[in-house]
Amino acid sequence: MSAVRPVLRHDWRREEVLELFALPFPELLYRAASVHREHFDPAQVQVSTLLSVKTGGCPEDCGYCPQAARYHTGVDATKLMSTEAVLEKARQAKAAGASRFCMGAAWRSPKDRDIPKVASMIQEVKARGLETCATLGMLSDPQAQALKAAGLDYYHHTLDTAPEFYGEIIHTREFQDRLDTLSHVRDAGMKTCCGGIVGMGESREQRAGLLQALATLPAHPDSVPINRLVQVEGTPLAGTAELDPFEFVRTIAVARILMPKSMVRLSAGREQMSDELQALCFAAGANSIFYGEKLLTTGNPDTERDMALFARLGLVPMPVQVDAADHDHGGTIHATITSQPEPAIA
Ligand code: SAM
Ligand code: DTB
Ligand code: SF4
Repeated sequence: MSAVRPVLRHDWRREEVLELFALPFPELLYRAASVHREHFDPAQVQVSTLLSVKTGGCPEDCGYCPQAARYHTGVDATKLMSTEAVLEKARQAKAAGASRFCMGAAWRSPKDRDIPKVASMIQEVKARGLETCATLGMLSDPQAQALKAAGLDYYHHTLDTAPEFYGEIIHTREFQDRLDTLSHVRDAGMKTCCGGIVGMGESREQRAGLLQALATLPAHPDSVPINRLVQVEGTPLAGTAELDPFEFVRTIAVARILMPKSMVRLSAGREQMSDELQALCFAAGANSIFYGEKLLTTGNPDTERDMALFARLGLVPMPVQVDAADHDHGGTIHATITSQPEPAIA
């Protein structure tokens, strides 16, 4: 333990999280912005690009998701993309300024025969100087180890929502299943990208429950994507009452305070947000976005809009952090900047 570098807390209580949510808005933002500056340059925003490498046809019933086979959302199921096609998208993402490339598949969990194909994508993308991330559903221990061996930097797996609200949203798996996969990912030595979705009709108490669950994991996730539900016609959650935008900003600010060294990603839902709302999120400690005109199947702000917003706010893309490994793994931060993204945003 060091006086200048307090140990991260993993014992946040629900009441404490709720007390943060209830602070006067300017006070909450002040505290979050102060924590943000202890560990990051607030002008830098990490930029990831997403690609759906296998779309639709998913057997799960996540109430928010346009890719569940059982909902009629107009998303056509596709096969796993070829490595060549993925590499072309990765090249474009890098040229546009992304530092991390996240490959998503609409699977409950990958089949063992899928792993070598995904492993080859990971190897090739990494060889082109991008950080790699994948989100493929639940993983067994050996699958997590195989992905790590292929060079996967991050595994993305959200907690979705608070444990006590989970059964309202998803019936084909349990909250514990998510924890188990995250445990396999950590054991394999990969970094975790793990957040959740808000605006699904949950209460503030349940939003606090999601953040509490994230902040009391054995290691804080390295990246914490906070998604605002993108309502897709045909999914059970279409038509849910919109979350108050200030409550969304509060959620970002509380995430920043609870997990000071994590990248807090302003994730899905940006296309529907004003520039002013996004600016408030950055002021509240968000320091990562998905960049590129598409998320997985839904829209994202086009790159020109993001470039203009970054320029107006004086934000710059965060350089690739090839060795920023252990922010919550008992060591010190030693981010080694070895390459700058090609100029795009700024
Ligand atoms: N099938 C894998 C899984 O669920 O873990 C990986 C792909 S899944 C589409 C990736 C993430 O997208 C989900 O965990 C969820 O957080 C997010 N997501 C899906 N639909 C969304 C929506 N309509 N609004 C916001 N986030 C959404
Ligand atoms: C995350 O937390 N959100 C992203 C990414 N990680 C995989 C996905 C958002 C998907 C939004 C709905 C869609 O585009 O299909
Ligand atoms: Fe399938 Fe993932 Fe969508 Fe759930 S979120 S339906 S697991 S693709």
